[in-house]
Amino acid sequence: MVNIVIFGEMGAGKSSVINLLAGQQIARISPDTHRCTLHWTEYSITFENGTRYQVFDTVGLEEPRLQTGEYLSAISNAHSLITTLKERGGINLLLFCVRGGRVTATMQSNYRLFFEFLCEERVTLALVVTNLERELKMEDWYTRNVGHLEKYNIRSAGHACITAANLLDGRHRDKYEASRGILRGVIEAHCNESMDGWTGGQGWFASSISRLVEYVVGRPKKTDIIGVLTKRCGMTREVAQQVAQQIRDANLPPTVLENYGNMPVPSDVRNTGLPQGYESRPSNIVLFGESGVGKSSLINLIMGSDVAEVSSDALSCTITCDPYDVTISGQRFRLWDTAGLNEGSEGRVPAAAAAKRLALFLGGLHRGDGVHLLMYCVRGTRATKALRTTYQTFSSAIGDSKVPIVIVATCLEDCRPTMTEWWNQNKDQLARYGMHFPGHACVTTLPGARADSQDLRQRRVQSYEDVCKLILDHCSPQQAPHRI
Ligand SMILES: Nc1nc2c(ncn2[C@@H]2O[C@H](COP(=O)(O)OP(=O)(O)OP(=O)(O)O)[C@@H](O)[C@H]2O)c(=O)[nH]1
Ligand SMILES: [Mg+2]
Repeated sequence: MVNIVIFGEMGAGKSSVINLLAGQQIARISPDTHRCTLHWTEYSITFENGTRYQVFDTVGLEEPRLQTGEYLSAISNAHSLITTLKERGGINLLLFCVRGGRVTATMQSNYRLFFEFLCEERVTLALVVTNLERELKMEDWYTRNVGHLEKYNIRSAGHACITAANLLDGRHRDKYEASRGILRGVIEAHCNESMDGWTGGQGWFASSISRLVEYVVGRPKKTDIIGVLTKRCGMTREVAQQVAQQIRDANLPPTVLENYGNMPVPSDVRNTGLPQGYESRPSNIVLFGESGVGKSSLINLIMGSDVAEVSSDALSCTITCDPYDVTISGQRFRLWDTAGLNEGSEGRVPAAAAAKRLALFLGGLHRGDGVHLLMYCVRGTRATKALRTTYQTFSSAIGDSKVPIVIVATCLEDCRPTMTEWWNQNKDQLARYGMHFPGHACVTTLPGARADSQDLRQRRVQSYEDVCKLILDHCSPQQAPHRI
């Protein structure tokens, strides 16, 4: 029996990768009763060569740093996964699943937590890069980005560049079919039934959790930790006490900005404000969101041409706050494209720097014309806590000002039956996380080339109309700008 553990952040496509690997939508073996950090679901898949693989799908971290409660559940879940697998031969291969886009701070944390800390870098790891159907050759993404990944110290024994999106109208089906072979090839090359799996070895648990201390935000109560470690993880009281002491000694700042990462702010971004000499009176609309969610693509959709630079690579693309003037139904607006939040530490605008830069920029707008509307851009996947982190970073930057924040979900070209379904499915979850929006738009910004389907072209037109309506509904010319 070969055991494969798949990990990565939510939205990276882990479940789609499993279905692709199996060649069908496969049933879960253990029901996913409670969702928490590193909880897992088991699947059994047999390849043509007769080898049977047990695939364990884990739920990754949603935020770059763990809060106390999540930290404790990460420990107890990882402990039970690794001890469960110990009795069944150990872990043979790790598949680290990432979207072919920016390296985010969350992606970086998942890699460090699971591979470096929990598995002590002793298990073979293969990288699976998903969402590459729009590359001419899927492998090109890796060729362009391998240098960036190395800068992040993301090392892998092998990699598969694929698409796991089983697109409904048959676009890119050839790439989807090729992806199964690529993925199976990488798995076969790196593990087989005769190999011994990694079982953690002596002292693994105590040593790995002490290294995990780095991830805790704030200081949990000593009694909570000892209870969890002894009851749920089966540690002796003595070891649990030592670990609790280490956690208490760790001196970690809990502020929201630092919650974004500990990266120093590069000197060149400290003084970013409004561009000099920029005077006018259109209503200011600021787009913000994680790096790579499609803010610049949305600007291009609204402007009707490719004025803002976009990219699918690992490094963030927009690094300054750039204005784009547009007239919609006779009203003038100035759209501000901003650097994405939550980029990893080795990126162009690491998370903490981006958050600071945004706060400075908003301060500049406040002294200038004021802000009329904020547009939170998110990728249209399931609403997660990661959305809340970005939202909170931003809310804390605008303080208690009354600027309306509307939400725009992108990448919904395959959302069925209509793009608005994303809002229907996610609005309750967003509200539970404390995010309330007076307006929303569900869009795709894909260019809709001639070869694309009629449906995609219609969706693009719909997207343009919906986002313009959102702007007009929430940004009237009579309304005075808000002060931050
Ligand atoms: N499939 C799909 N891809 C999209 C969509 N919107 C953007 N993309 C792709 O996502 C990638 C990132 O888009 P950008 O517009 O550069 O993202 P950004 O938010 O401006 O990124 P930063 O400038 O780094 O903060 C590009 O490859 C886009 O083509 C969409 O609606 N659907
Ligand atoms: Mg951009």
